[in-house]
Amino acid sequence: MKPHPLLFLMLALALSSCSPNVDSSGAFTEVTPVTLQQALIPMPVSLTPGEGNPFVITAETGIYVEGDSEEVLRIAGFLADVLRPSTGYPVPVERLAGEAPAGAIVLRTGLNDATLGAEGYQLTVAETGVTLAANEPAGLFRGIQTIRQLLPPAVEQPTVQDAEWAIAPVQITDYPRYEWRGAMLDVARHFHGVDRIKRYIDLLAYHKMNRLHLHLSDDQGWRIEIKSWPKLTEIGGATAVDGDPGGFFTQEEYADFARYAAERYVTIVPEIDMPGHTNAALSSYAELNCDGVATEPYTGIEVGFSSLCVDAEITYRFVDDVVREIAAITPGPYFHIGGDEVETLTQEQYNGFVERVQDIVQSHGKIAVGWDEIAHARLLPTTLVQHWASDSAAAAIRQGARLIMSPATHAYVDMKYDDSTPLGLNWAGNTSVEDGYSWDPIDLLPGVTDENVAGVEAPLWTETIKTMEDIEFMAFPRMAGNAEIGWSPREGRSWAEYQHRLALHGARLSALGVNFYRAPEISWLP
Ligand code: TNX
Repeated sequence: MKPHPLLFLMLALALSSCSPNVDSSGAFTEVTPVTLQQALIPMPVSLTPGEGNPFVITAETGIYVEGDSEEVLRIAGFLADVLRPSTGYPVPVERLAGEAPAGAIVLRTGLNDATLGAEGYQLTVAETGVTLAANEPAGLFRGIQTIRQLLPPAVEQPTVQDAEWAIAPVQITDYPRYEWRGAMLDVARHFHGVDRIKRYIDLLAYHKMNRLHLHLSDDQGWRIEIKSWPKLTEIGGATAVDGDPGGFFTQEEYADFARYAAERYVTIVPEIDMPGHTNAALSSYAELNCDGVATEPYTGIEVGFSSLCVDAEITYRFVDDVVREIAAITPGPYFHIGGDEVETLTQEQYNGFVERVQDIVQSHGKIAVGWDEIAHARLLPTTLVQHWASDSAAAAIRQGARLIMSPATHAYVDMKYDDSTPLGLNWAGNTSVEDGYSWDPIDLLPGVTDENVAGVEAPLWTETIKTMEDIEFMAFPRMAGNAEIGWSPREGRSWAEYQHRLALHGARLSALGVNFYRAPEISWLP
């Protein structure tokens, strides 16, 4: 019998790189030659190669859904939509009546396995078929990303490819380490519209990430329509850094991409940064200023100079209107109140503002999130604190608040990779792909354990970022590292091993058309 072509691919990869084995406890410690399967990002909790011939997608392959859930049918359709363009096969999606035919891909929910949680899944690949099972639909959606990565990278191409669509036999059990695996996009410094938001959501979902935090307002721009305060977008929405064009989302556009995100099990987290970073609002409405005079629009990149008038009652009517309107179009449970870098208020004024705004957020049914600095105020037990640079994490933990870890020195994808990077800033230092991967949420701050950590988030501030190509260049490949830190077990993660998986992952990013940074220290595979 002729050796299967997949063997050649596996051999080629074995010669080019190394990766660890996964032992029964799920730890991947022992270094052996990499296979295509072990190049998954994020690395699954446990992966056991099976025996026998691979499963091959052919013109006959269909996706079958057990049970009568519309949601699972839609998820099956998502997989079919990935497979059809590149394979050129019809890939029908059907409800399963009786036994699955040989060579089928079967999706099933209702596993009832507590370790898997809402997002975990079990995947079994054999020559005779593929079974993906989960407790919840969200787990199936995460598992589908694994199926995509088990196939040749060309599966992501938008046109028909000449490839053998084979997956070697394998058994995977997988679930996330943290519930919050996020990215933040600053649409205030430069505006990035609906198409870019959707593309970013697609790329996050591909890496099993589940939060997109949008920084919707700052000194240079206000980006979300507020019907009760229309000048916010009329005046505040017109500007951007460097005098570049402004822009804003209508509420209908926001609701549209929030729905798109939800279909991919990504939660939109809206941020209105306050009391500082508010010049766009202060220039739109004179009455938000303590002296009653509207400020000039601002297009520079300094921080810390602006603040809402925290001693004026109208400020709280304003905040209440803004939070109410945004909360009403936000399906997720969170509202981010910013709170960073205020240099013009006393601590007492700042704390009083944060405490009142936190209550307003709660009154509109949302959980408050804020940057580090809010930990100096009295926090509600549900409030989340996003760590970025200061040492207020201790104050947050003392109050029982959980942390979202976005250490600027590791997780900020707006930092330059090295001195030659044309885009980005470097106030937190250059952040190589290795720096972006080689950290762990519980190693950075004293006294922090997994109990204190909701998860990980990678912010992209856009002072220098103007296009989708720019976004992709700064976010990738570092975002893949953040995705793995948020999802994969801490045990056994190492740069020495990860860089080999990343080398292959580059071929997937290329097939997805991502303008990623080809870090010279990685031996990228074509
Ligand atoms: C600090 S991080 C900021 C942002 C800037 C960013 C640039 C944080 C909470 N505030 O206003 O855009 O640095 O890297």
